[in-house]
Amino acid sequence: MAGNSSGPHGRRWWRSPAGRVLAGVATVAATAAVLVTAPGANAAAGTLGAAAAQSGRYFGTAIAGGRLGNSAYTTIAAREFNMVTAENEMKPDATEPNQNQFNFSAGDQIYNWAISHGSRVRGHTLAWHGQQPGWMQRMNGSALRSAMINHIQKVMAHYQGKLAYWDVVNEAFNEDGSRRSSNLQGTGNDWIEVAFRTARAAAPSVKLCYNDYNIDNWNYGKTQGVYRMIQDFKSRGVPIDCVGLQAHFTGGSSVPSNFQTTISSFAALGVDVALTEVDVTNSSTSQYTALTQACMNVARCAGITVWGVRDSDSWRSNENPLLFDGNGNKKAAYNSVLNALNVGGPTTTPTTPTGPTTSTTPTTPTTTTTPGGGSCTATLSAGQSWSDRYNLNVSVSGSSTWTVTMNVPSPARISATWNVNATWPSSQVLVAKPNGSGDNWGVTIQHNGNRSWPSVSCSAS
Ligand code: 9MR
Repeated sequence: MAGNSSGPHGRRWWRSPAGRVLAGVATVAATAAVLVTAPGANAAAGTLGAAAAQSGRYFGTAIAGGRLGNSAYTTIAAREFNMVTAENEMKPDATEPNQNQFNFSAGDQIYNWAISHGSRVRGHTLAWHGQQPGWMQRMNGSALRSAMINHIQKVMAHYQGKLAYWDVVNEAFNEDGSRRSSNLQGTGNDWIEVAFRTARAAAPSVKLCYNDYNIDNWNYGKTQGVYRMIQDFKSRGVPIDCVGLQAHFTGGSSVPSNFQTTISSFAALGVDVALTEVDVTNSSTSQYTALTQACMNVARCAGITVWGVRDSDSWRSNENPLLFDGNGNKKAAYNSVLNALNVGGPTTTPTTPTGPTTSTTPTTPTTTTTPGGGSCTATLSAGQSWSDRYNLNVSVSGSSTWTVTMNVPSPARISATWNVNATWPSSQVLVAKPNGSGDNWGVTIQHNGNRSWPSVSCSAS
């Protein structure tokens, strides 16, 4: 859909009520935001991801699987971003093309690319009226309700322990704050909470988000409708961890002056907030600055994702809305965003980004001699670290047919691996075998407050 000038579902945004309302009230808060410099903020970082990481945030992009063969594209994406959303490849039409027959090849390709470049991954999306496979579009009532539950369970099981966030439900509201009519809505008004409860039961540790567009202006009906739903979910214990503001400031919309109020109001409900699909008509530097500052100023604003790498990759490429031009050059808006990220803001988590604790002795590498005579040794070393997680590098010597078992102390959990064939008996246990990439591989561990190193054992066969 690159180059298309209509809304996500064919709606022409500048003719929508939202477009008119936003155009009427939009003023960019470039000078209004009050910036708080993080104590001990690092020297200016040179990439978006590194700059965001200084305050515990991430900076992400949508990745299109079809472009992963383009080295100009992947060079920028690998360098600049530390969160990835599959632009289309984890949506229901991609993952369940026939009922109960799942296909994760395109989603896995993006996931594997992301983690092999030190990035985390947002899952997008599980329950949505859009991009449903044909069989689901034709379904309704209790059959559709069951199919939705099955879809959530199976897709989340596949990505168990691997993703940082899931957009569980996408775009379920009308512009006036009422529920959008759809086949899913037709299964009963409780479909959204059923989706979230199903998601929590399927994968207890991934963050579960509601995601929507045109919920940027605090005074707008749709914003209020979503706010009331999250407030209600929180009051009744329906599991929800985050809200994604898509923040498509294209198609006639622009950053409203009360954008930070919207972010902080959602955050005050006890959910993380993220800007999940950012693009801005002609990459207005003042608007990119304003939206970045608004996120930086709210502690629970966890990160920003732009909806593509270069203008030519955008679903609205005719509006040149991204941070890199079609030749891969940084645009002025890139520098605006980088500067705003480097100024800092309240950190999103109280932990210090020091990585695995140094007071705990690293696990002694284990050598196991098997009856067959082979032996192997797995050695751990610290890799990059962030406020909430750290990487460990694993080097295996000895037998080339090794199996390494890693146990992570609870409540830490393994969130990603690279260069290895991994299975996940649980979030705390990883069983790794060679995948043809050699004997050096790695894991990302979400420490959840416990920074003790994992234990490893190696067996040869
Ligand atoms: O960018 C996506 C585009 O490639 C697809 O054709 C389109 C089809 O629905 O979806 C686009 O991504 C949408 C996202 O999944 C949800 N919010 C609106 C995005 C732009 O339409």
